[in-house]
Amino acid sequence: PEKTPDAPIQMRTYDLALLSPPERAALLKRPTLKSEEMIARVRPIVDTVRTRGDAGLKELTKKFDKALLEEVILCPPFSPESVRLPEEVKAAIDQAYKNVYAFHAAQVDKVPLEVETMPGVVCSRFARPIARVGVYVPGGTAVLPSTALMLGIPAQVAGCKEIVLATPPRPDGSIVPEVLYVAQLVGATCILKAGGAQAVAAMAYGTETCPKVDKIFGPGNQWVTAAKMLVQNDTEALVGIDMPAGPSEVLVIADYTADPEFVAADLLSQAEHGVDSQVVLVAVDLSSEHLQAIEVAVDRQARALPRVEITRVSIGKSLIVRVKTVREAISFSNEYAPEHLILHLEKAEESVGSVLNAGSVFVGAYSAESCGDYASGTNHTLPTNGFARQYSGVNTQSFQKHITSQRITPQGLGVLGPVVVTLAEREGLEAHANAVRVRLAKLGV
Ligand code: HSO
Ligand code: ZN
Repeated sequence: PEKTPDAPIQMRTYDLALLSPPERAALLKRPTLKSEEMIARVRPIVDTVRTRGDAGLKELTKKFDKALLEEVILCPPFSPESVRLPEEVKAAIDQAYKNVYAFHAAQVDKVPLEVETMPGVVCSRFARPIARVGVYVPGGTAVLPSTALMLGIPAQVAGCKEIVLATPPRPDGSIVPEVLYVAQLVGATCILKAGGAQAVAAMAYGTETCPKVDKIFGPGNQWVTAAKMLVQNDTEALVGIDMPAGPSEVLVIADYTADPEFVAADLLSQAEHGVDSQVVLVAVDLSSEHLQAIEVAVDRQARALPRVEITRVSIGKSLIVRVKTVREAISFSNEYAPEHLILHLEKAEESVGSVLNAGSVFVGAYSAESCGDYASGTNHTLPTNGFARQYSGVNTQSFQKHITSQRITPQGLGVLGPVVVTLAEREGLEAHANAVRVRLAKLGV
């Protein structure tokens, strides 16, 4: 279709029952991430920072962000004018902070897990914070203080000692006040004024002024993602990452009760993120009139958006999939494994039980995804690209690791020891067997 401004802003429609298995499989596919290629492209950038530290970082920031920096690190306390914001913006950030904090604080293990597997054999597990973490807050086409909240709060709740918040500076070298305000709330140790692969490299290896971290979190463009993948595989960097991120996604399931304006608004709220946003509507036995009302609403609402040109592209690549039943819809969604799943269904709550793969679920007409994106309490850093099959979204545990321990009494060794000796002998590992035998001998067993 021609890309004139007057062309309808329209999704492509498929009837699931009429598709062959390969056609169905094609609908489930995301644009391929050319990870090998991207990793090769970010390697020189990462190497520049790894070998030349701050000087390399400053050069790259001048090149990519057009900012001439004296210092790449900014430490609190920040000057009052650098965090100056309208009162209502501060109040909104404060409320979001409170809600997200409450939900993430509730995720902390209250007591260590403890199980007595045999009499006198006590196994336990307890959490400890990851000491130094780096959180990446993208710049680019939108400023995202909400991402600073979503990554900073679980780090704070988990008790991470050092929180480095990386974000690209503006050309004048400053950081937007919204992000600085959030950095203050979450207790960030310092701000790294850098973006892209260079920011990831600085946090992975450390520079003269940027602390090295143990794990890097946060969404970002292909460069950021490729750099995270690269440093994760470098045993010298010894750094973890949250998850491989891809373009943002939503899958909306709508039945006859769905309000066309709500559905259209939800689709567009995701579509405006970027030209590569993935937007899917699964229509459950909708009449042609109902579906058309949704399409008309998408077109009309999109035209009124400041980011209409972005949505024109992303909506143009988006799908409507027609199915007969809620069951088929959920099963398609489970296969797609969307980052966000919105249920515009008469019995939305009943369907949640059948959801197997999704980053976060929005249940019923009034649960807009935007609420989860900003302020309800759940995290918005979620698995994309079908990774909801095996990854959870960022949560408090993402900033911790668990240590296990055991306490075995002489009586416990009496019952467990012979089991261990038998297994060690079976593996031909006599020293292992002996470590138990010497003790059993002392006990006279
Ligand atoms: N929907 C995005 C998060 C976000 N939305 C930030 C607005 N700001 C995550 O997929
Ligand atoms: Zn969003």
